[in-house]
Amino acid sequence: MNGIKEVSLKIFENENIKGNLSYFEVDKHIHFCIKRVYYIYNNNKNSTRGYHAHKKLHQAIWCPYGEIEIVFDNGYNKEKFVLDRPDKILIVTKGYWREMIWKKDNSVLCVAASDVYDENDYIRDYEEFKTYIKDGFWDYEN
Ligand code: T46
Repeated sequence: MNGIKEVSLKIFENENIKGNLSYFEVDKHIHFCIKRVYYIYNNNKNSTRGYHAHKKLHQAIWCPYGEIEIVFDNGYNKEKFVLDRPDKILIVTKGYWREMIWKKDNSVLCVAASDVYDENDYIRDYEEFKTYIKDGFWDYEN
């Protein structure tokens, strides 16, 4: 899908200081400024969330712990992504319906978003989503 990019971040390993470090940066990895960060936690395996699309919001989505599957839908096709490494991020533009499925207990889903929270930016009805697509609301190129 044109508007969804999976990026493997660089991993900085250090034998003296235990553990790894990864980062992503505006302009280098993502094309929008971050105005909000949120995260979803305390989920059991097989729990699901989402079922909406965003009219304008752009997001970077990653899972620092555990495993979460995200199915994106552009109204014609669906594509599944698995977030199972802290160094993997998805960069997602506006206009994709999504379902998130927790594959392991207590997996954490983090989102860095291009704007503050606005319920008017959500399309939470699938038929309405299809109408937006039919009316050419998104070109899926931007
Ligand atoms: C998304 C996926 C990946 C706020 O008040 N402020 C916020 O910044 C957010 C994100 C949510 N909320 C409220 C709105 C709802 O009453 O928190 C409640 C749960 O939100 P929602 O049902 O939209 O949660 P998810 O997990 O279905 O979706 C969330 C994000 O809302 C959405 O932007 O792309 O995570």
